[in-house]
Amino acid sequence: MDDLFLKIVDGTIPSKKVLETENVLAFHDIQPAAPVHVLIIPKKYIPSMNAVTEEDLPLIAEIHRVAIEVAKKLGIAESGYRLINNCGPDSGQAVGHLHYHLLGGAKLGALTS
Ligand code: DGP
Repeated sequence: MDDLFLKIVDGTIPSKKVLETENVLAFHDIQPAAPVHVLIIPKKYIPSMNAVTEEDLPLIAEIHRVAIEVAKKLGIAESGYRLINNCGPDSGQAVGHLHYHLLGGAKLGALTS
């Protein structure tokens, strides 16, 4: 399986890590769309949100906990931020490993498209 983000998890591809837990990794996006743009991923392979099962729900909760910690660590918890998941072709999902974009550090535009 050629999973880009598993290579980031195992260190084959370097990344700028922000936070790591047993099951979750947060690192800076290589193509930032905002002053703060962090990707939060499960360390295990899940291809997209469509593949999330009941069993994964504690992991999804952990991802949200990490998002809060990342926002605090990078100083945007109070100013505000956005957590986005792209799922499937119409959303623009380019990497086939579940991930959430945490965006902030500036006034973000409306979600119009
Ligand atoms: P999406 O379109 O939701 O699949 O977003 C994938 C994101 O992954 C995109 O914002 C760019 C980012 N990305 C792609 N390759 C790499 C990489 O090698 N390193 C890092 N840090 N980010 C990457």
